[in-house]
Amino acid sequence: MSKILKVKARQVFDSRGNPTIEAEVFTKNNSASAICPSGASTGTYEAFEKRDKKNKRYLGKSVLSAINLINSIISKKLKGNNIHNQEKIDALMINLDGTRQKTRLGANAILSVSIAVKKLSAKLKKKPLYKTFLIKNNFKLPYPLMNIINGGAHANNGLRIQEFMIRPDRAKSFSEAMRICFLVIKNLSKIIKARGLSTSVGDEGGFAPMINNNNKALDLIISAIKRSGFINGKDVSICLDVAANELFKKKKYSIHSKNYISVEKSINEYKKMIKKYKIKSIEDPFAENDWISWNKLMKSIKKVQIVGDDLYVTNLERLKKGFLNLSSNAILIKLNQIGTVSETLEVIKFAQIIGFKTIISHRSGDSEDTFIADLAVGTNSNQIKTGSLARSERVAKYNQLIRIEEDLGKKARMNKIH
Ligand code: 2PG
Ligand code: MG
Repeated sequence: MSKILKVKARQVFDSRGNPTIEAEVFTKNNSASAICPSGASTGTYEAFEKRDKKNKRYLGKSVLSAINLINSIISKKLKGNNIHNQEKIDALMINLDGTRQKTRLGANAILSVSIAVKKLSAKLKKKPLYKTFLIKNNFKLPYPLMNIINGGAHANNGLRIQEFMIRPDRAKSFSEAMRICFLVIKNLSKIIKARGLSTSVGDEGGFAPMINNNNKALDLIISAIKRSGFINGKDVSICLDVAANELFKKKKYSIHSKNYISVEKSINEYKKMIKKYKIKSIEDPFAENDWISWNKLMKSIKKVQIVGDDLYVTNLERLKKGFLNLSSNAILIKLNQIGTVSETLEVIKFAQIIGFKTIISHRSGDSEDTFIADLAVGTNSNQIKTGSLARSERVAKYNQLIRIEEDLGKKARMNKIH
């Protein structure tokens, strides 16, 4: 009953309208499917995303060759395996690929199958997905990190910083966290409109007004928090994803304005910003190979969550290096940066052992697949970053967390931020 019969993949589309893979895994009477997400501001060390670069029918973006590999060699390899043996199945695909960054089969091919296997296993066990990861009881809901103003590679407004997020730190329940974010977003919308700016949204559902100054974006958010009756830095905290890979040239950074300045000066600017706006979390403050600057920042600020995304790319070796180097105190987790569910869980386990906060994340190109919501609860991850309260591919994850909270009933608890 729990033996894999076959795997079948098809080309579907992601939230940016680009082709992506949906894989469906079959046992005798059942099946489950998963859709692979795709990033825009990707790290160099991420696992490889296979696309048909030479096929101009989809402008080089189709994923048909990866799909063929799933339907032929991956399906053949997995046939007959027990669906509940996730680690073995992932290892079979990793070995079949045989490369460091999964360049032969493509991490998008491997991951979509890996997630579909995990979903089908939970389905056959008749358990909610979130109950099938690392945590067995005392489940906790993550705090949402809602990206309410989009810049960088996710919008075309010229804002240097990629993501301006809010986190409702004092919310006692997930539904309450949602209500707080809802109020701030609605007030932000009114404020943006009143200033004669556009309320159209970027790739992750946050507003993308034509302002090109970080402080102006932060001022808008502060006004929205106030107008909603909350205290910035207490009820609601501002968190950033700088995505500094995109703002790095010749050992200098253009994070705070168009001008490239030294690391020391950039750290000073960060300090001013943290103080003025009570920033509680900064993701990718420096570039992916600039380990020394990460460490300098960690040593010069206190009580701020420093998150490695492109720095770690959900890779255990890089996380270990970051731990030894004192580079950060939190890690962003993206399944498609590494390419299997098993490897992702290994990274989460290690991060939690060394005392790092784990933040489960969407990609800027995402879909209706809500797997990461269950993953966040099932791994006791403190936070989830999955866009704003706009665009169904973002909202779908939050809605799934509302369902999980309901399923837990009286036992539902929020995670710890501090
Ligand atoms: C990030 C992500 C998600 P992308 O940088 O953290 O917000 O963006 O998927 O484009 O890498
Ligand atoms: Mg990031």
